[in-house]
Amino acid sequence: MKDHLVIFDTTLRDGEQSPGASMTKDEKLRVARQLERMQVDVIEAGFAAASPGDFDAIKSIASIVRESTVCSLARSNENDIRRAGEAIKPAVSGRIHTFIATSPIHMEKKLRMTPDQVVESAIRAVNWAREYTDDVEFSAEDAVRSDVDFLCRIFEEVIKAGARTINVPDTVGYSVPSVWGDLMRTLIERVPGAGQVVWSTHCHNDLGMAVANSLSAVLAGARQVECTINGLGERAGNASLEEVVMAVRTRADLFPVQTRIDATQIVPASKLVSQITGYPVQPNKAVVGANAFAHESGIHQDGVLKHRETYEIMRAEDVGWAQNKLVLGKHSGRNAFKSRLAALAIVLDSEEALNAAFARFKELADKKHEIFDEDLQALVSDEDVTQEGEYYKLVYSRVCSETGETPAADVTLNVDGVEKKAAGIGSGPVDATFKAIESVAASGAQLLLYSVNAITTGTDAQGEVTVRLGKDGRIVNGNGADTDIVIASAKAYLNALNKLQIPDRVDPQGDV
Ligand SMILES: [Mn+2]
Repeated sequence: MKDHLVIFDTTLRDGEQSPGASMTKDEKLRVARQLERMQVDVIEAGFAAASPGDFDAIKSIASIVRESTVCSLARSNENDIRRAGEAIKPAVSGRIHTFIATSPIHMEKKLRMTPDQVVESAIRAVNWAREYTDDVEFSAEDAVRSDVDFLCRIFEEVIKAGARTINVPDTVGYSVPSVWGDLMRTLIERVPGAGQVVWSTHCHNDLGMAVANSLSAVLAGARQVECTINGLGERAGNASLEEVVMAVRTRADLFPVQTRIDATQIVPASKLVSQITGYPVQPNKAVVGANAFAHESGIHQDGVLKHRETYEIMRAEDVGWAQNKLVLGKHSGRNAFKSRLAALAIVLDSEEALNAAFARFKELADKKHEIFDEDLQALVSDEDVTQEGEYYKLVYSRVCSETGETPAADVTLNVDGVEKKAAGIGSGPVDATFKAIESVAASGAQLLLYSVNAITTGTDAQGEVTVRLGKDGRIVNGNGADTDIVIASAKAYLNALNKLQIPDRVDPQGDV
């Protein structure tokens, strides 16, 4: 009998800390439902003390998720822990994840505390957390650059105080697999009470070794891996959930553990997170990239046709590929539409929302005959956006694109209830449209990223556009989808401008 490997997903917390990846409450709920459906063990839903919005999102997730533990991050101060405790209260199974930095550089320069004070603070934090739940996780931030003797000391104390999971993070992505495995083995051997807790690891990908380091820790005895969908996260990101899960499963001959993940939900989860955050997945990304199962060379193609396992170590359908099949068309009725949404774990909270989404579906089906799951996700994303009561709305847009002529655009915007017309010229139709919009909005924001991806195959596919804007040190991503990529671009630009209108959350100033 293999040990259970706990999959702790932090897409909604660490993943959300990627520039511009912040999600609305509704978006977080959609991701949380998908994570639950994929059967992740623990969903880290956010950082309750970071903002009232984070608190609300965690509380809502705790209220609807039944099959996964719902967790909030908290620094080791009393306010953070009480906020986390309140936020997870509705959960069937709730966890508080508290952390404090243990490396000399962090203790001296950031916390300005002595090692003794840090140990005291950690013990107090675990005690407060235990007032709310028995399921308390403790992380030693920047463990990778901490002294091993000090780690042993603080872990022994928090285990005595009642922490059940001990997380060893490589906060800065500095380790390599052999060293990281050795550290985990040493800690488990040396810390008194090590056998009573689950050992966990949380690795960043700054040197491209987050997954390798995590797996090395598993071989050394870790039984929880903290990871994110598509490896989203601070800087170069976290260990990818899909890679960790499939490595353990594909190399069952090497790993003495198994997860309870339903791998067929991996690709849908990847697409959902990519769509919501506006972070495209690179085509050659392991497991979830568009080319992950594509065989280009003739020899490979020939081999796979004769016997799949000549060049494939996993089956595409096992991770949820090959679901790109026709699901709905223009003659599909409201019930078919509704049941397909249910199959995708999309819950619309009112009849009006369902009616509005169905109306959009009919519009889309007129333009595009085959409607795929990805189209439905994009449609619901669009619907979420419009429900938020936008400051800027697109009323009308027209572009002229002609060889030998300067591209020109006319737009009509609804700006907080008032219609405004504008025109612009540019180096292409999208540039001209953005200039027309900017002539009304005058946001002064800097365009940091513009990308278009086809949601499905075929030239009638919807284009999914991400626009990243930066202003006064803030970064937001706007998304838009349409069969017309100029309109999709205008929607994405306006979505980003609308996000800039919403006051920013407080920087949580912490991470593990
Ligand atoms: Mn992290």
